[in-house]
Amino acid sequence: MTTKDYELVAVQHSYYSAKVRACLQYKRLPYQEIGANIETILNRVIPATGNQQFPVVFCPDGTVLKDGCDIVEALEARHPERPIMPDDPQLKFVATLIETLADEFFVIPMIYYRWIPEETKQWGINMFKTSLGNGVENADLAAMAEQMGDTVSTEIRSRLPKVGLGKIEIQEKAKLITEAVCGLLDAHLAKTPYMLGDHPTLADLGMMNAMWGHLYLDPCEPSMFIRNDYLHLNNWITNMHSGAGISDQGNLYISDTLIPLLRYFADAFADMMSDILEAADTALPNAEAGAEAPTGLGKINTNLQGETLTRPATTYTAWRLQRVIEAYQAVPEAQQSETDTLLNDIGFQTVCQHQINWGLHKDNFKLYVMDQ
Ligand SMILES: N[C@@H](CCC(=O)N[C@@H](CS)C(=O)NCC(=O)O)C(=O)O
Repeated sequence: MTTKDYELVAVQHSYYSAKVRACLQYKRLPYQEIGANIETILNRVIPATGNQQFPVVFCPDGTVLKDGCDIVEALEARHPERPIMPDDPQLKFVATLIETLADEFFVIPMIYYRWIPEETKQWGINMFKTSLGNGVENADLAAMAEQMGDTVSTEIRSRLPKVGLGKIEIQEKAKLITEAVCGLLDAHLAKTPYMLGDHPTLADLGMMNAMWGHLYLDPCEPSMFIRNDYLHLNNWITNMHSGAGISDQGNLYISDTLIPLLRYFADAFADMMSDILEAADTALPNAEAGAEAPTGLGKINTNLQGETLTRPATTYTAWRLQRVIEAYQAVPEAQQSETDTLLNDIGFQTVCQHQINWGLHKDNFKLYVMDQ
């Protein structure tokens, strides 16, 4: 390896790895992907970041980056060429909204497809054993990886109620939402090359993340209907996976075909987003300013397309929504009424115009409560 390479700790099958990989690819940055096996997690990821979560990027200058949205932001700041952030503040806001929807909300159906149908669940256990053990040299750790496939999958399945998937009606919604989103994405990509126009942006990285690791690669129903029926979507997914070859030329814009997709996302997730913001409004003003933020905000009663569910709200998701609100607030006055007309049309106005009475900031991979 040359010392100039970035190192990406990731797994092809992981939900959050695809955004960072697609960013490195599109920006044509030299990188090596290091599988997140048990050795790498114990010997490199945990010592550098404090826990086992990945993707993690080790930069050539020794800086460690963690959390997909922060990694992409840092790579954009270090390498502004072939930008993924639109200059236009309205498009920047829409890109941040789409990234957040994909990371924090559209993830619910993905979890369904891997962990609820019996066939994919067994496949998921084998996949975990393989990726945790792949390339592990220490014999004890290799044996541990073999045992951990079951442990990890049991642990992940125990988290299903945390996103409402304990309820059969929500599982059905997960399927409906996935089918509808794939259809709407395909119709959009038939007319417009990328999410926001002629070349990829953060919005494509975010949607690609949602499409790749579970939906496209898992042996699940959508991986087949995308290949068989949604050929524009299929093309875009495979292009985004090898983004070094994509042109960065052309214009960025919101095309008519994006509107039905955004409306659908609002119909599915806007209530849940507002409920999480309200949970933060209640919990965070009581938290000590300057202190590390609590990880949970308590349980919310919410709904997914009218189907009720109770789930915990996390401070992390509230922070992601704070970023969306900040991007909305950064739209200059001259574009405000156009942006509000768009928000009214698609249905995200309540979320984006929510007045937050708290603030969170990240430092050294942790969230802290800001002084108000
Ligand atoms: N917000 C993080 C989430 C990262 C994440 O949840 N990664 C998964 C793999 S795709 C993981 O490390 N899971 C193990 C765990 O949470 O213990 C990001 O966007 O990077």
